[in-house]
Amino acid sequence: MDNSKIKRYTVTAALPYTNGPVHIGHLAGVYLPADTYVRFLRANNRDVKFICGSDENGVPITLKAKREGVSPQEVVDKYHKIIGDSFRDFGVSFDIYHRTSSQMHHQTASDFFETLYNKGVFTEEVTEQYYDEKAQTFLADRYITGTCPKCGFENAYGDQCENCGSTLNATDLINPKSTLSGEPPVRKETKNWFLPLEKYEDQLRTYIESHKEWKPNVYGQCQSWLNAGLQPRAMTRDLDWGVKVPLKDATGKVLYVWFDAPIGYISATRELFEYARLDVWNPKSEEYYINQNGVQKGNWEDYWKDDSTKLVHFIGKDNIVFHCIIFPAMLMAHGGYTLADNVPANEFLNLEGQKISTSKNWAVWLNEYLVEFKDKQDVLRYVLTATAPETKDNDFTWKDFQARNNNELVAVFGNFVNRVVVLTHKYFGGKVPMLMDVTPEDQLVIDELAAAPAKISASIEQYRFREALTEVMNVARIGNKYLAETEPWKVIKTDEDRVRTILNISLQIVASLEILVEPFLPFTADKLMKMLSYGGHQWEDAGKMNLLVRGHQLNEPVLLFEKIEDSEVEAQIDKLNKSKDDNIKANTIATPAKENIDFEQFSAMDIRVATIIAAEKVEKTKKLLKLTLDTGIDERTVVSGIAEYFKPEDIIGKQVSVLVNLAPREIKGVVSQGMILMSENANGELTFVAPIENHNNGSIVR
Ligand code: B3M
Ligand code: ZN
Repeated sequence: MDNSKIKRYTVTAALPYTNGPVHIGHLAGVYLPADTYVRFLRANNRDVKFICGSDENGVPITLKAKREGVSPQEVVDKYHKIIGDSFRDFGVSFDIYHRTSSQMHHQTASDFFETLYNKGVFTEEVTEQYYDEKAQTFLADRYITGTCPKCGFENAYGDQCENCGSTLNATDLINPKSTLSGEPPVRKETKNWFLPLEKYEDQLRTYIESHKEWKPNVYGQCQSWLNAGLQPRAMTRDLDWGVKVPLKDATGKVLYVWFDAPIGYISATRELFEYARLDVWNPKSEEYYINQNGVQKGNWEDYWKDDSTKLVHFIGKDNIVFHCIIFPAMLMAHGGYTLADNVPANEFLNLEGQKISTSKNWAVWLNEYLVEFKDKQDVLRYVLTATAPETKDNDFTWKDFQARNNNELVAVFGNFVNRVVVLTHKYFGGKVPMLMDVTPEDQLVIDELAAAPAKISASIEQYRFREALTEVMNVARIGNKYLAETEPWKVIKTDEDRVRTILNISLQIVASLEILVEPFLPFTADKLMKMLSYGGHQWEDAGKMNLLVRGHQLNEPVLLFEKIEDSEVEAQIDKLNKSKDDNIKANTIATPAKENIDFEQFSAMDIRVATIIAAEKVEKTKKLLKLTLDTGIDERTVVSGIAEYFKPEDIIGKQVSVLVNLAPREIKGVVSQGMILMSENANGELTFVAPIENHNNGSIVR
């Protein structure tokens, strides 16, 4: 969008599901880039509203409630508070942090649906859905488990198999069971309202193709959806938690969570303005985390229905289709709304080389970080922006966290600021000295400083926050280099005036750094402001040489950053590994038992103790080992898929249990006579099942 046309900005950040706390992946992917962008706009005096809130509807919430044995409302109340607190504590400066269980949201979403209904937008379709007769309820896909038709995994969900990763339909599952009653579900007809996305295909294509500037990952995903052809999508569901469908013949139905959630941006904006108008708005409101100072001017519709408003959605890559196809189609169908100018979706952040997983507790939770690294919000903000998954998935490691803190924040940024402020106190009583004669070397530094803000602005405006942060750090590097070359601590002995100039220039760099770093590290900017005793900055001032006037009194220096010790990050790595172990225990217990068999069936299996006497890899395979066993009755060959867990040389001499009467079969050209018993945990890790004390080979296991 042409900058000169923009009167105001509406910036949204994806509404987090309130079924758990938020972790570093959320922060890196969505909330930090959004907050940085908004802080930058505010520093440039732009009119911006930063909108977010809790996504409190949908199956993820009801499932969590069921697991914890509490009501859905209790779940959302609990996590709304935890998540809202984390954002506030990390300085994510929403104008409003709303929630979709609020009255305002229910009303707004319901009205939106009604408008589409009255315009005849929806098609009605009767389909067969799974129904639990005992629990008397239709079952969302996540409430059904069964055997995966693709890989045979017995605990696949109705929408996805977590073993092989396939996307499934509940009706694909073999032997489906309701997780509510444990009974097989029946098929029952139900009516739902569908949004005919295919009718908006041309309009959507025109919209998307007018935004070739979008990030390639976003643009590409949109293109492939459009090219595949859009299908009608149900906008209502048979569920008892969410926004009720406002129609007579729709009892027991709620709006599809991806219908109501993006409307959550609109209802939050309305809430922000209505509160102001009613004059009951409270800046300390625990409930809504409104950060804005003063009563809102204007009206919510300016931020949603005016062509001079630039709308930007910050989201993760799994939400692209909802924000770039479905929500725009809803807005088109409704009419009167502006469409997003950009959707700078990020890829995913991994943790120590593995995918972050809430259910496996493989994550760094923000609320826990704040307890363990008190007052170090900016360290995490820095590291997560510096490693943000902007163009590809990226990895967070605790070692890198430590290295970036120690080598960049402490050694470059903190060190520069500290030296300048300390020397000013030492030589000039903390008063900004006068700029005397400027040498050509000084001028080079002054010019470099003057050029930095425009580069940083350009990167931020193109949503390249890593690049922008690197440029900010480069300003600190310029300062450090300048000090190292001019050596004021030596020059002071011979030429005090020269030192005045060096420190004046250095202090102007520090003052600019305060402005430039604020969108990224607001807590650090705050400390800097206090240290410089200098308030209220504008982006346009950055890079100038008159930010601190001669004679201005500075406050005492404080350390901006401190070193992080090995022991601190090692403790974090241990904690991760421990939670992984605990989780494996929990998951193993949770796997339900198979169907009963009788004793005959059990005793038909001949299981013996045996010793591995030789082992070698099966050629051209990754997983297979060829083992030679002494079974007490004979010496035989068994092929076993354990090569990823055991080296041949480590297992020779081990006792194992082996099913000796399994019909022989040929595997990769080797005839395998039997099967070794292994225990496999939830992470797929293997260990042998063997007698605790050595028994003679051939002993019977029963
Ligand atoms: N709650 C999904 C998520 O957290 C969803 C985003 C809604 S944005 C309107 O990934
Ligand atoms: Zn599978």
